[in-house]
Amino acid sequence: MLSSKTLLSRAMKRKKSKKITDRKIRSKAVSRDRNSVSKKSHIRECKEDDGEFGFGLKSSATSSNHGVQPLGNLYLASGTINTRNTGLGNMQTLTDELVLDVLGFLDATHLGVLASVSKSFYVFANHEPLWRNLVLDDIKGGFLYNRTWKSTYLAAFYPSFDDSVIGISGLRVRDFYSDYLFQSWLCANLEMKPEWLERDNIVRRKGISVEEFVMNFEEPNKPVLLEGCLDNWVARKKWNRDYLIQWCGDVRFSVGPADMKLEEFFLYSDQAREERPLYLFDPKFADKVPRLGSEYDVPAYFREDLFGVLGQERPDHRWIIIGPSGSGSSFHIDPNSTSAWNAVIKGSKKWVLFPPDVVPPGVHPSPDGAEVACPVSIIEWFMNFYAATRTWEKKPIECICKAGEVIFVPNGWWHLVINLEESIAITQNYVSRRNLLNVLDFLKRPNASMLVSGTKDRVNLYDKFKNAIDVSFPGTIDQLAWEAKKKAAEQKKLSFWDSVADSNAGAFKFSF
Ligand SMILES: O=C(O)CCC(=O)C(=O)O
Repeated sequence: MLSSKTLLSRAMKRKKSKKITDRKIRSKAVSRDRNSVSKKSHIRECKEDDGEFGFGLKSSATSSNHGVQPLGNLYLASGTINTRNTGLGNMQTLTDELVLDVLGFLDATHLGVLASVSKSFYVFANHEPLWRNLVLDDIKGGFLYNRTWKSTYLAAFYPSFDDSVIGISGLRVRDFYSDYLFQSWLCANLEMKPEWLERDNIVRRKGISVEEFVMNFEEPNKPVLLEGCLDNWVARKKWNRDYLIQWCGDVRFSVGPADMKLEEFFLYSDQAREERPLYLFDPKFADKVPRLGSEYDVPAYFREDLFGVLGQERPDHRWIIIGPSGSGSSFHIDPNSTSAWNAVIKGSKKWVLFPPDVVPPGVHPSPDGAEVACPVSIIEWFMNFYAATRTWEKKPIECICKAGEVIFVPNGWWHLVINLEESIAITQNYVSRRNLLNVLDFLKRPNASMLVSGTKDRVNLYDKFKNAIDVSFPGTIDQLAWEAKKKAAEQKKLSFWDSVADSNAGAFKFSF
């Protein structure tokens, strides 16, 4: 039995702190083991038990994570033993998360030894994220993913060790109950529910002029999905796995903490069934492979990019993004108060966006905005928080952005993105006259050293940027400030007018 309470508990406990402004930098993530032997029976268990939730598992659903069951099942089980506790000794009082944190200090040898101490330690010490961290820490780039993180580690350091005797599944432990471990597995294997993908309320436009874009979307700071503006991109016609591998060869791209060749990354993508799959997110791709930079053009709507005045000193502003189905970006606001565009070249992405004045459910930014706590994974957010938005007055803007489409992400908007299939995209962050003042305000904040990102010289970026704008576009800042003041005054006047006039009937209310 799964209770919504037990599912919720992990999300509430496992709030992760991340720098909002460092979103472009992917952090280490977690994964799950698989157990093909027990796969069928466990899926059946879940399907029967989860009817009320309607969760569907991926057809490629993998392990039962050594037989781990949600804690709720313990209360229906005939016996009362939880193998999790009996095998942990004095450590049983620790939460699962803490046990894993402690085990995270061990090296591979000690983790292997600990796995033989008891069934409980066997389950914990085989927790895939521990092995993933060992691989990423010890091997960095250059690993060849091999079915699981543990076997990847073993293959790299003990090539003569044949772990196929153990099998990919490992042992199945009876009577082991843990919400934390179970939900990790569930999130790695869960199919996106159709109702998570249904809402499509973004404004779509095709062939609008730059003036229309500025007036209707950039100026009012509203998202829009633009169709047909990648039609001439070479990237749209040519980019696929083979083409990229051919031209990128041995070049290594940033994949979280690792640097990987595309071939290695795709080898991983094909096998990975993780709650937070690795995501290739590289800001230097065009320096590394100039051909990639030359095979797309900035759409006309986004060509004014005032950070350009900083030349080489501008913060990171463009990324190639490649990830398997289920990879993506959890809720964040884009760095330095910039706006962005994101063009899907292959695949498709589900977007959920909240305006700057609405903090998404389950997301808890720190008062200074430097940190944000949110659920462990994107899928966990959908499981535990998405439904809440149905009854919200200010519903999020949502869409699926398909290959050939571009989304405009206005500055300050919270957004979450999940790839619905393997996707290749280009994104750029930019500053136009519409958000120049916002960006300057942001760079000038007292905690700029914590907030500013994408550059080494966080503290001086404000002075450098302002001075460079003054030189290249003299008078622009004053002009924009004057216009903003005038607009604010007009809006104030407007609201006074609204307060005295009945706008529906077009008549005075005589309330003054
Ligand atoms: O994963 C994605 O494609 C979205 C990236 C994103 O949100 C960003 O670059 O700010």
